[in-house]
Amino acid sequence: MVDRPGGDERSDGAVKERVRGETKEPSLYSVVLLNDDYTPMDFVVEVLEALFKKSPAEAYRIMMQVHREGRGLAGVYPWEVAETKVEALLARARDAGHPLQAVIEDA
Ligand code: TYC
Repeated sequence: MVDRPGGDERSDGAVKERVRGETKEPSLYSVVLLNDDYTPMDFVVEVLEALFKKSPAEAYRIMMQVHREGRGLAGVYPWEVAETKVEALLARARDAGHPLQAVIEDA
């Protein structure tokens, strides 16, 4: 049996009826990187590769978008994942002495 999110079929073959609206997909949140004048470009690229699993080319593209436009999307995740990634980013930035910031927004 394929286990789909929100599926109502059970492995014993019984069917549990679902009241409409009772179950929901997890809400998604955007992690948005913010520009500053001091964080080195290479550091931002490294963070995008290491924490947000971007390819080197995509990481460079996002970094340059943030540099030019002030903000850019690092990724879209369920709340707890987004929060963990931002905490990891802020810890790395602080440890390295850079002011890099990120915010979480409704996706
Ligand atoms: N503006 C920074 C610089 O010129 C680079 C930078 C890019 C900083 C993206 C933060 O989220 C950022 N060194």
